[in-house]
Amino acid sequence: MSRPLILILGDQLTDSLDVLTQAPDDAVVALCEVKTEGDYVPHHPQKIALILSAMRHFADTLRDKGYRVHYSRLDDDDNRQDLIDEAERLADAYECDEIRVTHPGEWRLLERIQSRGTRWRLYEDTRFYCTLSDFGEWLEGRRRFRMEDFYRQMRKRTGLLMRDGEPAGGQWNFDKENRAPVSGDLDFPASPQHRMDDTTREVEALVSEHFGHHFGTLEGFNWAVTRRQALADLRHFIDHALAHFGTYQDAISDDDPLLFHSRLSASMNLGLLGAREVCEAVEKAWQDGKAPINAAEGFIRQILGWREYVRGIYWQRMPDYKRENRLDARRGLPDFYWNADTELRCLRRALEMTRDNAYAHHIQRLMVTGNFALLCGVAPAALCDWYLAVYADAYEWVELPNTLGMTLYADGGYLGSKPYCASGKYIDRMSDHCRECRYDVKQVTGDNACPFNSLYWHFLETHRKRLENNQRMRLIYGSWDRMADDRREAIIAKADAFLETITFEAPYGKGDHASGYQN
Ligand code: FAD
Ligand code: DLZ
Ligand code: SF4
Repeated sequence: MSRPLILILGDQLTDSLDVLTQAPDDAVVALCEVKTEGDYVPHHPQKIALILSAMRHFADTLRDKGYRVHYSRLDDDDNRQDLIDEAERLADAYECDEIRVTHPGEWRLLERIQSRGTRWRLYEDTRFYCTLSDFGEWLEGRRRFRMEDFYRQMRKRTGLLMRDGEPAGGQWNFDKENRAPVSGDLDFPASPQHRMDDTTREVEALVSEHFGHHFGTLEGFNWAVTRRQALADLRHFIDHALAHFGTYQDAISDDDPLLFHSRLSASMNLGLLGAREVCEAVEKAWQDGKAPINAAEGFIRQILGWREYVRGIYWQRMPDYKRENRLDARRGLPDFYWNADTELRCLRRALEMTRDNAYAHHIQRLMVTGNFALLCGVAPAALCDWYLAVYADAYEWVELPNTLGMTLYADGGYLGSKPYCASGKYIDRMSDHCRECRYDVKQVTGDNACPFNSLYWHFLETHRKRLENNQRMRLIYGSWDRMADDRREAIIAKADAFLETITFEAPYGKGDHASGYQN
């Protein structure tokens, strides 16, 4: 049999994968930069630069380890500019009968690979704690399934933060201690500055040329592009941020994008860091007394719980999941999501930070940009394409359940038991944005009323039929019903008038969208 071609995708940059550890000596390992992966949605220039620079560095690492590597550059004349076509071209050129690849992170690629027939052989992605078949078994036959149940089972299975079969600290969950807002006297640690080398500089020039028109700046690029840099980020997080991670996990700051968050998702999703080593380092920090249990548990829950859970849901439910739109939301994206030109301070800052850093932390994604889109009735396809494009850590297996399920409640409660809708009161409690804002967060209908307030009630009224019987929504519908009729009418009119002032992109109707939606 001829030698195999091993295709390593841009987010599979680790030599621990079976496809590499089981490679025969004469295998050709291919990494391919292609135009179509850069613009099937308009990825943030920092995201593309991060991936291409990390791919180039990883190719060097593999060469140093003795692998025979073919690297297709974006500006090579014979590059087919499509991952699957380029891999097949290389397989022909190197006379390889078989193309081996690790299970990709997006359905659209898996579908294409499977459509190419027996020449392609898929390997399991072993970077996760839970295999897809184990997740399927866990899900099977359950009428009620929640992340919390999955997470507890994973704690028991891995032994992470467990003591004699019981959760460390005597509780599974420290969420109640993890809701402090920002306060004036807090100092947030500065991120480590990574040295910009020639490889990254070269890639930046390439990205400017081909993708410079996409939303987002390249200036200030400071992502880890090698394993060594990613390990430095992990060490920095453990030493300087972890201890406060839990307490301020939900806080939002007007001037600091990161607070005590780790910014490790991009490295983990790329393969530069393993989920296991990250969780084990955090557990060890707790054991060594460097971090309290609410911080260590709060952090491990995100990775061992949420990250694994959303991946399981994605692969169980695709491709139908992507077509879900249970709230029948039809609007396009507000146009200011592409330029941050809005007077709503919280939105403006989240969008500016996204533009400048290809990063926003979880609560900004969920409760600011996500909440606003939910309240306005933005179609899942429009919002999902945006999230997939603008964040350095975005791949569909993790982005889609978070956006369509958790944020837009478009799966009807499959991922979350109620919508994460909120008025300005929540943003005011958790952030210091409102005092910088031209709107008044205390007003609902006055001239300067915070738009989140009327939109919130408008959303609840619009979806009353679907939501009012949800046990967790009863109280809030009770408050709405106790308001006088003319008050309720004024609130709905205020929301409608505000919606008239927003320019939404063309509504999503029937037909395919860039990343393969049919809505
Ligand atoms: P930290 O706050 O330091 O958290 C630690 C780690 O936990 C993260 O690095 C991440 O790996 C994991 N994590 C935390 N929350 C989640 C979650 N809800 N789902 C999965 N993993 C989680 N995360 C992505 O990695 N890629 C995405 O494309 C993505 N899209 C999102 C879209 C929306 C609308 C929302 C609400 C969340 C999304 N998330 C996504 C989850 C989360 O916001 C990011 O993982 C997190 O903000 C990354 O920053 P961090 O590394 O500083 O995280
Ligand atoms: C996101 C991305 C980009 C921008 N460019 C490339 C590329 O040139 N070559 C490549 O192999 N991968 C790239 N990727 C990552 C892929 O899109 C990713 O592997 C799939 O989306 C599956 O998660
Ligand atoms: Fe956002 Fe409203 Fe606060 Fe302004 S007042 S920052 S719009 S929540």
